[in-house]
Amino acid sequence: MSDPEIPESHPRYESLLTRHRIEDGVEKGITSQQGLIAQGRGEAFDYLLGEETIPSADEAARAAAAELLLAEHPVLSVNGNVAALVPGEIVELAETTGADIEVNLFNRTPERIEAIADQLREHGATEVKGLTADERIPGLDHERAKVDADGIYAADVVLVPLEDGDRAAALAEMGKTEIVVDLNPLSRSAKAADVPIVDNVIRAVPKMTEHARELQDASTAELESIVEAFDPEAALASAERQIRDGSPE
Ligand code: PTJ
Repeated sequence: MSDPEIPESHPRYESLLTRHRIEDGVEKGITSQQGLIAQGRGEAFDYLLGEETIPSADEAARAAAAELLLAEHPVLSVNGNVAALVPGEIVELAETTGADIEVNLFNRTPERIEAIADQLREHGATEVKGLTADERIPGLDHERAKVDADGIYAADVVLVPLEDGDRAAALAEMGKTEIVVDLNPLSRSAKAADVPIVDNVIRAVPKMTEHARELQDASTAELESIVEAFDPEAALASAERQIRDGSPE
């Protein structure tokens, strides 16, 4: 990844770096042009959240780590924005939690699928699912329905960052536990999630890995109690208060 020379002291360093990565993703055929629009929407929410992980998002990342560690078959779904922003961080999270990685796209083309799989392999992924696409998520009539039978289709816990509401609802309908990363606490996908993480994917993915490492030796009972104590509605309400009032309380 060729990051430009942005001084770390710049007040909007992270935001500028993120923009550059998305731009680079579009140039490499990884990110769709719509991904630029999605990035702009995300940036607006991130600005209002203070461009930092608020306490309820950190709690959500911990609950997400517990869910991934408890899962029989966890899968991390990757789209064009995620592949451009956090390819290495996704591989690390997969390795830490024993999850599979699957490419799943809204604007699906064979060229983009290949480019994203290559990007993930370049960042250390040994296996990338989503290329076979031999199953369909029921009730969805767009390209995001296409999944691997031994991947998302068979998963019990799925991480879906920057999702559209349709698939989030369809996956919930299939009885899967869903972890959503979305900067908009009012989005349909955040509302459909068992664990909504209202944070930038750039911060949320490494946070989940950090928590998963800490919880690596925790007992099943301890992991279950973390999941049970997490309240998705309270987390969304806290993020909304932060955006509206500048304080999570
Ligand atoms: O790569 P593809 O073809 O699968 O397409 C992916 C996009 C993201 C283009 C597609 O899923 C899409 O159009 O998404 P939406 O409907 O624009 O939703 C994106 C959501 O993610 C919005 O609610 C944004 O606020 C949020 N978002 C954008 N950037 C980030 C983000 N959330 C977390 N971290 C970000 N960096």
